[in-house]
Amino acid sequence: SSKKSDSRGALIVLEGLDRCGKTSQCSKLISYLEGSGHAVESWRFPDRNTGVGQMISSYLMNESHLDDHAIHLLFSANRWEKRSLMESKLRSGTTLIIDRYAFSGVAFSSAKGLDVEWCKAPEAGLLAPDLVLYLDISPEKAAERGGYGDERYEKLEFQQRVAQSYRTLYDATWKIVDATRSMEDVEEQLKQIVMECVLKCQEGKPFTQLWQ
Ligand code: FDM
Repeated sequence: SSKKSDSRGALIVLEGLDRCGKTSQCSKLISYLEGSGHAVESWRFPDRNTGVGQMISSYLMNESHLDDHAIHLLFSANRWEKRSLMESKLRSGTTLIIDRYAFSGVAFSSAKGLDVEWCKAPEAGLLAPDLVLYLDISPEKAAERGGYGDERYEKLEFQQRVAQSYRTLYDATWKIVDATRSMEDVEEQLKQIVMECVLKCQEGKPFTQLWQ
């Protein structure tokens, strides 16, 4: 049927502050979806494996210095270089669970004082996620969880500004999940929301694009 040919994978994004538990929850979702017979891949941004990704990685490790605008555009370019692969994966029926996306791009750069609209502009035209899951935790509580690493943004004062920026990006389509609950509780909640989205995309939900 025509319905079947529009069937596709879901683009699902997890966002949140450092140490909110995103990365662990991404891998739990992957096992869950694989276990229920769905084609699924785990992605993350920045993707440090590309040429652009290596520049980003050395910046994050404080091995290089870049103007705030320049690094913002590199993060965005890193998504653009994956855009066509992303679309073909989704069209072929593979669901993508992505650890950070354009929302991190805007939240982190605008936390440095860059204009929000300027930050959004290079992201316009990327595929819009079918679902954004925000793992909500205060920067103070996140900091208590075993401390931050040594990377550039892993400092409480900066994370507080990022939390503020994320708040200005929320819209009604985001699912805000209380990330201070137990790992198991969070996992259960995410599974339900994610499965609903995967099934909707399987029925042939049209693609939309970010910020246009
Ligand atoms: N980050 C991530 C950005 O500043 N902009 C972006 O577009 C993205 C995707 O990079 F501090 C920041 C967020 C985080 C850092 O992320 C590296 P991981 O999740 O720790 O690899």
